[in-house]
Amino acid sequence: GADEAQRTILRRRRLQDATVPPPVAERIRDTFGEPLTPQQAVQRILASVERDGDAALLEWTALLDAVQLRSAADLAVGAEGLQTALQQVEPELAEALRQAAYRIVAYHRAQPVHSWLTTALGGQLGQLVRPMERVGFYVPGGAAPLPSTVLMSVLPAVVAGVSELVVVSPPTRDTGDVHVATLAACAICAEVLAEEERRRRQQQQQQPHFGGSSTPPHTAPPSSHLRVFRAGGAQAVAALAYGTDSVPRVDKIVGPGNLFVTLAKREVFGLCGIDGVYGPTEAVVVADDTADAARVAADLLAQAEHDYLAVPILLTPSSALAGRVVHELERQVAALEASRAERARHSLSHQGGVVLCASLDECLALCNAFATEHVSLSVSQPWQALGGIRHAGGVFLGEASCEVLGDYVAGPSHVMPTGGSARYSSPLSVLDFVKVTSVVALDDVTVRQLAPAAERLARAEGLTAHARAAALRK
Ligand code: HSO
Ligand code: ZN
Repeated sequence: GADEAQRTILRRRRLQDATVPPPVAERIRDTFGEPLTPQQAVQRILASVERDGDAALLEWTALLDAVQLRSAADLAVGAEGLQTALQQVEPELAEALRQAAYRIVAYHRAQPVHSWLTTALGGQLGQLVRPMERVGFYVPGGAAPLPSTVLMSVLPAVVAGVSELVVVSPPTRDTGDVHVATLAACAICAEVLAEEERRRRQQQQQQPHFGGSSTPPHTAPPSSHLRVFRAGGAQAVAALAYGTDSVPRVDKIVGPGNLFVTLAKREVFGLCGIDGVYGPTEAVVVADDTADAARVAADLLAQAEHDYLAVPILLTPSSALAGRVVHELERQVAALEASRAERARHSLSHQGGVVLCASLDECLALCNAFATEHVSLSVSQPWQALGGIRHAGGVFLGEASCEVLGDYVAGPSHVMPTGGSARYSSPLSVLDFVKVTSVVALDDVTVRQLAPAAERLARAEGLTAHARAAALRK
């Protein structure tokens, strides 16, 4: 019922309170010889990489990923490695990645992000928007490789004008290398990066003032490049944050990861930026009795198969639909590949499920209280329902525009706020890869008008040198 759903929402734990699954606790004890919390384990890994650089990175990779890289020279995947991967994957996969890349780039280019100046306050005041220079991207490896996450994290940064992109992803035990599809996606990002750079240089020659404003253009941007490293887990986050001989230190680390990666990002925040602290993925489907139960169930299962901790929830005011969906879930989960079915069953019965609400309004109210990552509106009037959504990472309107299309090809990044953080944060976008510099260029009349107030405020703060500097402008 809706009450129970409300309680689930309140139960949602903060990361540091998360109960550690027994196998993880055991693994930590084996690795460190004592029962540390995940946070303590992460702190040890970070400290060792800060101290010993590449050597520590190689050691942790051997210990935690069970991959023995021969030397620090093996940490980097060369440009040829990326090209080879692109040739190795099925042509249809390469084509699908290209199609996705094209749409992700086009979508992010449509976002207006520009510097501005106003003359309304005397002289010129404004904001200079500049891309970050060097950004690190964490791409999960593990059981399921996520080439789509490469595109969804890297391409918004490429569009923003980031010139140095550093991708890290754990090598897998079977090949000793980063998953080939992940590398192929990196190869495509490198192509897009080269293309963007060409475009930008061309534009600069044509129009010295970008954005149609009088803001100065970028001074010649450094030539851009994308590098990939065979490293994962907290150790890879450490390498990006502190820098090692092989891995360059970055300005910001973005991308989703497991508990250890997430804790590591949180630890290094401040030293560098991070995009967010992501927890398990979540999807709420709001459906009325016009919805197709088979599709609703399919969408819930697509969410549920991600993770034992994934959150797939149906909110509906229709008991008839609820019944049909429960039936469909049972039928469809049986058809899934075994390991996927196991995760799906677990997440549906522990974090997710079907919730019968009194009305569509109650569905939307619960949805807002949850501030969920994905919201699907499988209702007869989705645009009207959209008006009731106040917090969500992404909203998918109508039964056809399902989340899975958003996961791969629609255009917006699938890296979205989880754990209720949609109340204050947004999906990964161009805005995550730029920063603002305030510009102050007052004219003489305004300066003389303002100096006395500045002087007065300085005296009130007891800052006499400030007061003198202001008085000299009177
Ligand atoms: N639904 C995931 C993204 C994803 N799905 C990647 C498939 N691959 C979190 O938004
Ligand atoms: Zn997904």
